[in-house]
Amino acid sequence: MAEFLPEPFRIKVVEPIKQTSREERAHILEVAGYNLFNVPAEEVYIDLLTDSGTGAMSQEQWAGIMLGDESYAGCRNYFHLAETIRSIFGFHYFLPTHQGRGAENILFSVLVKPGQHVPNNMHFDTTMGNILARGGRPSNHVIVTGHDPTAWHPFKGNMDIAALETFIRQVGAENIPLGMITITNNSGGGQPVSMENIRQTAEVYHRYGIPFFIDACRYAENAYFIKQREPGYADKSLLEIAREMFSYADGCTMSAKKDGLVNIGGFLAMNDETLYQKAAQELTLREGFPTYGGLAGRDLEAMARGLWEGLDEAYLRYRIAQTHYLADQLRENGIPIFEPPGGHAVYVDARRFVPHIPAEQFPAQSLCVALYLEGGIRAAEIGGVAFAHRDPETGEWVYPSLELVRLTLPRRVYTQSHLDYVVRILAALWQKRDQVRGLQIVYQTPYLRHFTARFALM
Ligand code: P71
Repeated sequence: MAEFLPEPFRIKVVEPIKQTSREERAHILEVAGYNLFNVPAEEVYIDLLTDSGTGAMSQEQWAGIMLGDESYAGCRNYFHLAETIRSIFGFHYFLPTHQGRGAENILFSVLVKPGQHVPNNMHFDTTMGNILARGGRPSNHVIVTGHDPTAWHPFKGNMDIAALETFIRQVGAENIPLGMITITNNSGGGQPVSMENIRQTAEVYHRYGIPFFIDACRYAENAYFIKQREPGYADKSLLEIAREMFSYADGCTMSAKKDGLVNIGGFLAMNDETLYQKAAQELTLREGFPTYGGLAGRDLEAMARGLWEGLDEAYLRYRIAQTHYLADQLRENGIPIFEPPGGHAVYVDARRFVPHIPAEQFPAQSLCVALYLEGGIRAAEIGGVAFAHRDPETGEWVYPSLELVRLTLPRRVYTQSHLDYVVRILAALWQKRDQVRGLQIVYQTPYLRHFTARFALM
């Protein structure tokens, strides 16, 4: 049993949430085309769709909002953010963006040409989508263990270094405009990457002259896992660990909606001046002037303050303990989860939960629908709906190795009894799992189809 760690905060502002009846939810699902992105948030009791932008800001962040300087150029909040990013991430240059995918779009638009490859441990949906949309080819090289929901490994998000090098030789380094690593690995159970693996990944990319960018959304949770699990880091501060991680890279994309503890915001950072100039040009065209990048001054201030809070050890200890509490309770009820639990989420293994539903009928999506119907809980599908793609050569559908239902924990939002409710509903569903029905797609788009697809029950 995990150590008991109560919240290092108390609640000052309350947001009511409402419970609906099963009949209401059945109707809501039908209208939504069995896609939970189409369900109004007010019809959701516990919303575990994402930890992105859904956290509760602190009193310091809200106070900072009042210090927003809304000047078009050179607002003071930009300088506060610049100082924060320099201090934690260490890169020479940065550009604020409205969120992570804004940074990805700018970076890939400058670097990726059609037919080129971008390797990663595992791309998340928006990086995969943004690369594909530029005619590029995203590829995944996580260690084999990272595909196995039952195997225990302290750093299951690690890059398979040998496989990465083989891949680079196969396609040719000249066809790889940049290489990435995602910390933590959101598409593969929210698993961390070790410091040693980040260093080795950097070494391989750099040996072939490939710029190395970190997808840094959950870098603070990753740093916490390094402190807990990697020999030699127990006595280092999280700030020191973060600085070391980024010291191996040439830049990063960041969605500050995760470990930056804001409701909106992100940035692109890099060391290369020429790349910065090109990216700044693109940013000015698409997002905004480089000292605000599509955000308000107050948003920049909330981000500067949130980045520091996201790295606070007491907060991270509570955060990871909460995720592990949920995992422990689910495990005790016999529910198959991706082991070990990640930082921001517990991922239920849909393949083992609903083995009667084949990949083409989307086991994880089917389970998400059943979970909402059963208890008004909204979870995220991390499986065939979000990640199946057509092979560019054969045109065949390629399904991902994992079919997961992500119970994503917003930061500082839900209490332990909310989580107990989630466990009770999942346990009830587990008892009647053979009644869960598969789905077929009736409408979809070429990229990021999970946001807009519509389904029918089989
Ligand atoms: C998450 C999200 C956001 C999301 C995605 C799909 C459905 C619902 C919500 C966003 C990420 C991410 C990683 C590793 C880049 C982005 C894009 N994640 N890299 O997990 O996890 O950031 O949303 O700020 O544009 O729910 P952005």
